Amino acid sequence: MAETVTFCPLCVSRCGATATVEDGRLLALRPAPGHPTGQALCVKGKAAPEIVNHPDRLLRPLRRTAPKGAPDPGWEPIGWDEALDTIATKLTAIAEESGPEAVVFGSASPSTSAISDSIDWVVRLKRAFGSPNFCGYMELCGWGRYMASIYTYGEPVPGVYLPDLDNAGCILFWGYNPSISRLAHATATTAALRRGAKLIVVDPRRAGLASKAQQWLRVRPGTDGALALSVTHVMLDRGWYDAEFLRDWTNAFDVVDGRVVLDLIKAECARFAPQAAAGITGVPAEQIVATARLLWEARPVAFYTWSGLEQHSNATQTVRAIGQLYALTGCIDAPGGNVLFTPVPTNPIDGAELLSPQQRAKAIGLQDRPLGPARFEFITGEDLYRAALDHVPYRARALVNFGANLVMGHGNSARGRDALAALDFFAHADLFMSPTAEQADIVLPVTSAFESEALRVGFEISQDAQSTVQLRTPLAHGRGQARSDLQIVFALAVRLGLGDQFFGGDIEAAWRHQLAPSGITLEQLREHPEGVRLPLQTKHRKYLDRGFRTPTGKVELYSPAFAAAGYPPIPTYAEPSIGPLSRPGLTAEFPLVLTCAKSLFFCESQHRQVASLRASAPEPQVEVHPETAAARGIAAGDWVRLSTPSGSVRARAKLNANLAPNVVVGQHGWWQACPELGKDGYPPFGDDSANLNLVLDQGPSDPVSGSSPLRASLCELGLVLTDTS
Ligand SMILES: Nc1nc2c(c(=O)[nH]1)N[C@H]1C(S)=C(S)[C@@H](COP(=O)(O)OP(=O)(O)OC[C@H]3O[C@@H](n4cnc5c(=O)[nH]c(N)nc54)[C@H](O)[C@@H]3O)O[C@H]1N2
Ligand SMILES: Nc1nc2c(c(=O)[nH]1)N[C@H]1C(S)=C(S)[C@@H](COP(=O)(O)OP(=O)(O)OC[C@H]3O[C@@H](n4cnc5c(=O)[nH]c(N)nc54)[C@H](O)[C@@H]3O)O[C@H]1N2
Ligand code: SF4
Ligand SMILES: [Mo]
Repeated sequence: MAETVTFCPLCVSRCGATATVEDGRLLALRPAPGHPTGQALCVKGKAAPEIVNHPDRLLRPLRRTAPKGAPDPGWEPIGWDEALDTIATKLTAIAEESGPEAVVFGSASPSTSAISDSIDWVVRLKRAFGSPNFCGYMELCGWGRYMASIYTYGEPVPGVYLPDLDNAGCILFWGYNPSISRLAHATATTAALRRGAKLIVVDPRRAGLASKAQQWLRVRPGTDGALALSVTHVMLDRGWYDAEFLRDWTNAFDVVDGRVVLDLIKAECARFAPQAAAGITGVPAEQIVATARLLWEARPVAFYTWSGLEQHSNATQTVRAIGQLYALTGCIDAPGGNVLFTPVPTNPIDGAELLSPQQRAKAIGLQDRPLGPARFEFITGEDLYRAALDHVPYRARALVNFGANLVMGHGNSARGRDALAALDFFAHADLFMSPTAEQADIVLPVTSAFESEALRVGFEISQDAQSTVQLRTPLAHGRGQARSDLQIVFALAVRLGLGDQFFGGDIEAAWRHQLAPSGITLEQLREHPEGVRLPLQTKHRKYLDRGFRTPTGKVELYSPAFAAAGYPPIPTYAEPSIGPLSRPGLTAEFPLVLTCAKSLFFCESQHRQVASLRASAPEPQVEVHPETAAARGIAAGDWVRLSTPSGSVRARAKLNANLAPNVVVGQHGWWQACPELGKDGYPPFGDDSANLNLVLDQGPSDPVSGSSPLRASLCELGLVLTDTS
């Protein structure tokens, strides 16, 4: 038996871990307290050996022999050479006939899978191939944190300018529950609270750290923008803002069409004074004032926003409103605010230089939403489906997909299935079969993270973490013929004639190139499996020297880019596209507001097959207020039918008295069986389904980003009289 320090890459937390291994088998993972993200491990990390050894793992490349739509794809095992040659031949032919843009690349989110090991190289492959189209949930998972905030700050805040939790006076988590979704962040927050930092949580549920917060704001799903404008109103009204920062480093005092921007902002925010905002958001007026006061008095403020603010039809404006609110604190890039932890210097590898501007301009969705994800080469789920099914703006003919369970992850699951079936060619790499992989022509078996080697540069959440480089060594022998995503990317690149851009297919040569500017060598990393830490320092207030990275060099509260594209240039609020106020005609039949949240026990649509995890959460659940449940004859644990205007799915009721009575919270991602526990799967489509995204639509979406309204829609719950479990 041997022990080695490693890290768990199963989710965004990337927790440092100590692995016990014996004879090429991974026996256990436990925390590695010396590692900057190693304070704790969650149940999923502890289940790593079960994931590695699961009987359902894909072990050989497979080729479909039955037509799409047939009940059984007729999978036939083939060799790697045949699989990779077939893929390369198909992609080359399609690129020649229709241009490389007809081939869409995709991957699972790096926040929910070990694709974070290789995603930059997948993106490089896509660019070297010449396609501007990457389908990877940007509109559902990263838009608000990253791209949308660029229009305010010039750089992603809070996605890249992360909260300096060690020094913050006040921490603001808005639609973010790290206790479940990013353990290392939760641990650091708990430490901050212990030393006296204040906490504000905005969430329809009193989840995770909300119970320790000075202010928990129980917002109606999708109305966060109104809340942000209201808090901003109070801060401006009471003078609780950094006037100097506003004057020197934002465009608040620019004059547009004869009016000072700040006056425009004040007028817009005044529409959401606390009494009015309370009516919209459900947050009491006094609490809005108290929150504004706390933000001002407990500075410096550090904040993070995530899924609760993505997946909305008004996501972009909400994030802009919060960016504006944050600008008032003057804490950006200040100690204890949101800062850029200095990264380890490396050579960029994502191949931005490999894609021509002409190809970039062909990104699907760019014409409809010129400032949206397509501008950054990301296409939305609906964009992919439309291009595949309706050939708009042109036909998407092929998909090369590393993991992404698109059918489960996007709304309109049935449309997703049909879109994938309409492709001429679909290659999918995964550890397990999925409703998405079922539609592929070729399925490639991928090693689990614990069987593959990977280079991690920076663990993000603190300067220490971001200064750490670690080479994760394989902890278990690979199963079957599975290969790592990296091996697949490099081998495919060579077969596509792109070997020159991929170091002749040599992964180590690629890593050496990547690491060169850091001075760290692979030999050093192999000798130090716990990682190598550089003595980097955070630089604060870099804007004093070089301005902000916006076109005007200032924080753009007024966005000239938005104005030019015909969007409201100062942050504003619109009701969610499917809600009680925007669609009053629906409320008689669907009186409840529906949102969702992640589960501690699973990542997104994965892990239901893992017995130790499934045992703790055996069935899909929907949280509902006890009075709302009682009015429908529903008791705790009952099977209920959750109906939306698009259909219905089932789930088990969990009573939660902390919810607003008209709000229910579902879970997405339920399809998998767990034979070991005798648990059947749930069909991804049809009457017996438990797939929330089967009955959620991708529209009407956010006009700037195309983000789908998965987190604010309308539904009704009804008791299922017979137990269908
Ligand atoms: N209603 C609703 N829908 C949502 C969400 C929601 O909260 N509510 N969340 C959205 C968000 S934030 C996201 S990011 C998406 C997530 O959607 P996805 O990114 O598709 O994530 P998962 O559903 O976890 O599926 C990941 C797939 O990748 C495979 N996989 C895991 N590890 C690896 C690996 O190392 N390599 C390869 N090649 N494959 C791997 C898994 O087996 C699985 O098939 O879903 C979105 N959809
Ligand atoms: N255990 C686990 N960890 C994960 C994942 C997982 O599936 N499981 N997924 C990974 C991925 S891909 C992502 S994107 C991250 C996401 O990480 P988080 O953003 O923390 O994930 P969620 O729990 O979906 O959403 C956060 C909170 O938003 C609240 N919320 C819902 N609707 C609204 C709303 O309209 N407004 C506000 N203010 N709040 C709302 C929910 O109640 C929830 O508590 O987690 C990553 N880590
Ligand atoms: S939170 Fe859990 S799944 Fe995520 S990296 Fe840490 S141990 Fe792994
Ligand atoms: Mo995500």
